Amino acid sequence: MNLVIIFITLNLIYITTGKNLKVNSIETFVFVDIETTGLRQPNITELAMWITPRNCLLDSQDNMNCRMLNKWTMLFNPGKGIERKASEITGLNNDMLDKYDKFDERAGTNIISYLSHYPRPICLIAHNGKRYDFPLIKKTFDKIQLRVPNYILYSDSLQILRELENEDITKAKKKSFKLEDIYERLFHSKPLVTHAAEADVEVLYKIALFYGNDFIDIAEKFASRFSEIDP
Ligand code: DCM
Ligand code: MG
Ligand code: MG
Repeated sequence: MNLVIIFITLNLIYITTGKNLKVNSIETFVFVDIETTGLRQPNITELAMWITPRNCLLDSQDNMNCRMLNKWTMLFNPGKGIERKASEITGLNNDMLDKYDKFDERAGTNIISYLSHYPRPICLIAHNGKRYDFPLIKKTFDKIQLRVPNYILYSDSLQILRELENEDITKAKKKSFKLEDIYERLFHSKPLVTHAAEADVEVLYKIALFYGNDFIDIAEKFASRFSEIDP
């Protein structure tokens, strides 16, 4: 009886605080970016993922040549008009995607099945992912009634980098935490390509490599279960 009460209490604490899992052993990092139809009720047009084992992010490795980096990219027919601005920045238009399948049950199942190949837990990392990419991906999965397994976690690199750069929110002139601006601060040049899903993932991956262990630590501190995202 006592055990039951403790179990219920712990669950309640978890549900009411409902946040970070504080995992300390993410085995696989998946850097993710999506392109979409725009800012109003967007659908996904492109998804890219770079999958890397924890080891490849560690400081001591010859990281850019990590032999174990795997990559996935996929285009989708969004089933609705791509806004002009989105088309301009992503280089994608509806004509190009007309003959492609939508982000349907088969695509979703393929993605989860692909991820299930890698050592667990697996943590998805996207820039501003908490507000943009993850809820939209989750909404798309929900629409096709696809359940995301509990070993898939997520963490937002915007949050991670704010902590790594010790953002001083009291300062009048705020630093930009746009992906390309962080990249420029670290590498003293702008990325050549932006707003193509894989190009953005590459930028994010290089930023994560720059911070190595520290990136891993904070990613783990903020990690939560993907299945618990409420779109
Ligand atoms: N987006 C947009 N207008 C912007 C920036 C982004 O419509 N000024 C939409 C379209 C992009 C999507 O957000 O495909 C994801 O942005 P990002 O390329 O930064 O990942
Ligand atoms: Mg993005
Ligand atoms: Mg992008």
